[in-house]
Amino acid sequence: MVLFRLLAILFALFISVLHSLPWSIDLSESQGPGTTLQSFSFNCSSYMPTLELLSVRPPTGFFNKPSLHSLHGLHKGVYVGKVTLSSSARLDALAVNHYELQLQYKCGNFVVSGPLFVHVQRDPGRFRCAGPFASPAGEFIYVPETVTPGALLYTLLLPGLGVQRAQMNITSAQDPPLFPGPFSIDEQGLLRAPSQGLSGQALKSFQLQILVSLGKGQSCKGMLTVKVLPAPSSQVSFPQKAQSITIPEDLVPGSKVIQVQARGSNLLYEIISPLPSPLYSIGQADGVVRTTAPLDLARAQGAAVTKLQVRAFERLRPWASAEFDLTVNVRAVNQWPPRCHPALLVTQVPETTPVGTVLSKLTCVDPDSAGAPLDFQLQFYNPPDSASLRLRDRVLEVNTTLDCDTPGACFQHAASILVLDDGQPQMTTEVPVLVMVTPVNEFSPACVPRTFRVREDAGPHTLLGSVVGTDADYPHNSLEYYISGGPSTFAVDRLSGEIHLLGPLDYEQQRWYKITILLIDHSQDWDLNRHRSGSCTVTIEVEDVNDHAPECEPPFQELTTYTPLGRSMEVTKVSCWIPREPQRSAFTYSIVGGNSQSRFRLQGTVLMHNDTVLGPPWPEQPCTYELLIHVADAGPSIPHLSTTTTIIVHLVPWRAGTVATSTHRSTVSSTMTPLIVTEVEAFWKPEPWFVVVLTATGAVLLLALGWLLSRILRGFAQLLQAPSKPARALLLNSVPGNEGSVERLMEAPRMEMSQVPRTSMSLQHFDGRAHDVRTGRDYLFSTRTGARRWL
Ligand SMILES: *[C@@H]1O[C@H](CO)[C@@H](O)[C@H](O)[C@H]1NC(C)=O
Ligand SMILES: *[C@@H]1O[C@H](CO)[C@@H](O)[C@H](O)[C@H]1NC(C)=O
Ligand SMILES: *[C@@H]1O[C@H](CO)[C@@H](O)[C@H](O)[C@H]1NC(C)=O
Ligand SMILES: CC(=O)N[C@H]1CO[C@H](CO)[C@@H](O)[C@@H]1O
Repeated sequence: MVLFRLLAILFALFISVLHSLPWSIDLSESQGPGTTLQSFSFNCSSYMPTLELLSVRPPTGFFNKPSLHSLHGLHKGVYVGKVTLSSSARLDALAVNHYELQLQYKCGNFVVSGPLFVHVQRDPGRFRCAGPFASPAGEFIYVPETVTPGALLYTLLLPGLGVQRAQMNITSAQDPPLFPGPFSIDEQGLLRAPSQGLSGQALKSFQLQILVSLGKGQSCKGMLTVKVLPAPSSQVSFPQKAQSITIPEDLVPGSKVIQVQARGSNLLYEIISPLPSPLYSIGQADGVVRTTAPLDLARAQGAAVTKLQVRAFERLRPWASAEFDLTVNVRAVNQWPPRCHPALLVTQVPETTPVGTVLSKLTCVDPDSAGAPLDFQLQFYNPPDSASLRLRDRVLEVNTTLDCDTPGACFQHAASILVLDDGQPQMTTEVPVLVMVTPVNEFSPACVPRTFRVREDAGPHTLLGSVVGTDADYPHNSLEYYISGGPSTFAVDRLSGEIHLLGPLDYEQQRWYKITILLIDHSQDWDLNRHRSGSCTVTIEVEDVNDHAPECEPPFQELTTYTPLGRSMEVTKVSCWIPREPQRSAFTYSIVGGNSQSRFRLQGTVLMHNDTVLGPPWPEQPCTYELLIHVADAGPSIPHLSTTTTIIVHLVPWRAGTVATSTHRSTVSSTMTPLIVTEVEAFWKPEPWFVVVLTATGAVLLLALGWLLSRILRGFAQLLQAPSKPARALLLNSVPGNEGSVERLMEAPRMEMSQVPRTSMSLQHFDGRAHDVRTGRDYLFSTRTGARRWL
């Protein structure tokens, strides 16, 4: 009964509900399949009523068709309808939390329709696998094969899990070779690709069974299927997004910088920033980036860093493109050697230039960087290792004396200044330096006084000696010699300084000369007209030479001497002198002929008879010796004039018992001039027959001469009526010979020369014949007047 009443109350409620359409109900998402959403009761007595679900929005199969059944008994004609959740119902407030169900009730002609709003309420304490993951087919994930290894592929979110952590495990097998490596999922539901990556796995599917378990025994399962997609071939991409490159600044325009290459087919390239691009261009087809202008950093400061944006796109589908950032850094390059002014240093300075004189100043700049420091080095080529020049702060100076008075070609200093910059690579400039040093005639020549001796009989061109001049200027022997003053007996060789004799000398007139030698230098100065001179005195001493042959007094001696056996005794004395030079007394005497068996010897001027010699027995009869005494002057040097005097000795042996020896001297009286035969020192030795013939011819000639003279004199006498004594012919004879040879002496008849007129220059004035070794000529001379007549 109670139940029945309760139902009646419900019916009344239901009917009222039915009439107050639309209906709205709240439903927890945790309600499972079969849950009744709503019940309806209807009165329909005479018809079979229907209840239909016309539509569900959003469409879903979560709701069953409404059911309708009649109550029996007391309440005939009363029907109850129900709306329940279907077996597939998985309510999820996060997915759909509101459904609108359109219901229609029919009872005969009576039709009622209206919506039923279902509000799904969240259930915070509920956890379950939901969505496609939990569906039998599972969730599908599409991944390109180019995905980076270990990349996050998918996040598994489960409703109701909230902040709680669940254990998520992949329970299906992931062993190779089917899998490249295991996928992984963590407790936050993050599914990651295998660490080996997925390249090469295109078009493969990997099924992953995933078990989600929470404490309190709650767990659910689902499936994820990873499908690997091939890399899209038509897609344009660069292997890297950006690149930086450094190039040297000395690239000529048009040089290749880099080649960019994008992935894709049938691609073109362009620079999209900066636009326009002043320094770089890109090959449209090949992607080669080239320079279009000089990258001179010194002039174009902005060229140091350039950010280029390069785009690659498909020729036929320009919208398929990729971009690439290229940063080009330009590195400064040392391109230019320093530039110097002047580029060549050539100068000429005199050798007397003082130390410290500035020769030149060098100005150099580095075109690569104007203010960069430069290094300067001085190098010598000729002479090497010279210290004569120095470089101080770009200034070339004289360092040591440039003196050129020592031998050696120091008139040119060849060097170079090396200018180095500090760039990389280091560039250098060589500035040639040529310093020509001109000679200066600084010093006067000089010579030392000298004294030369010369024989007074020296001939012309005799060399007396040399004057040697010296000059401190180089070349040291560049001198000329002159004799100062007017014409002189002497001459000096202009070049050699040799002094020669020009004229005759006479000791008796001038015993010495003083001449001044003048020295003039030349070729020692840049200015050839600049000379210096010096002088010195040369003394020439004339040596006395005997000019006359000695004469002996008496010139001829004949004497008879009695000599005891075995004793030496003085026979006579020879006394000779030179009448013009009586002071000259040194003579040499020697017996040169007639001394057979060496019976005589000379003790100075004394002729001794030598009887002590062991020789052939002493002759019983008196015998006569004709001794030839050679007398030569002993001049200051060699004897050169001589004479020969004759002494005839009649030797009468004196028997033992004779008390005294006596000598009967028969000398030629001074009033009577004897014939003097002077020996001539010549080396002519004629044959004996020639002598005989010559003698005979001479005699015949003399006779003829005598006859002729007598005829002439007689003619004169007859003419003048004054007869005079006939003159005797003078017999001259020359007996040449050498030491040891037997000389023939011809005794001339004595004559009275006083009778001969002195004015006449006839032959009888000359009473001797001599030979002058200086001239090589023979001459006749007169012992009384000293006159000579050359033959
Ligand atoms: C699931 O993985 C966790 C580690 O994440 C592990 O400790 C646990 O034992 C695993 N459970 C099963 C059932 O494999
Ligand atoms: C300059 O001369 C001095 C000697 O006088 C020498 O020691 C020095 O090295 C020279 N300098 C140069 C740069 O040659
Ligand atoms: C003369 O005699 C001396 C000895 O009294 C002897 O020495 C000398 O040689 C002799 N002279 C000559 C020329 O023979
Ligand atoms: C709701 C409804 O109309 N109820 C009616 C059903 O029919 C009986 C009698 O036949 C009425 O008494 C109810 O009021």
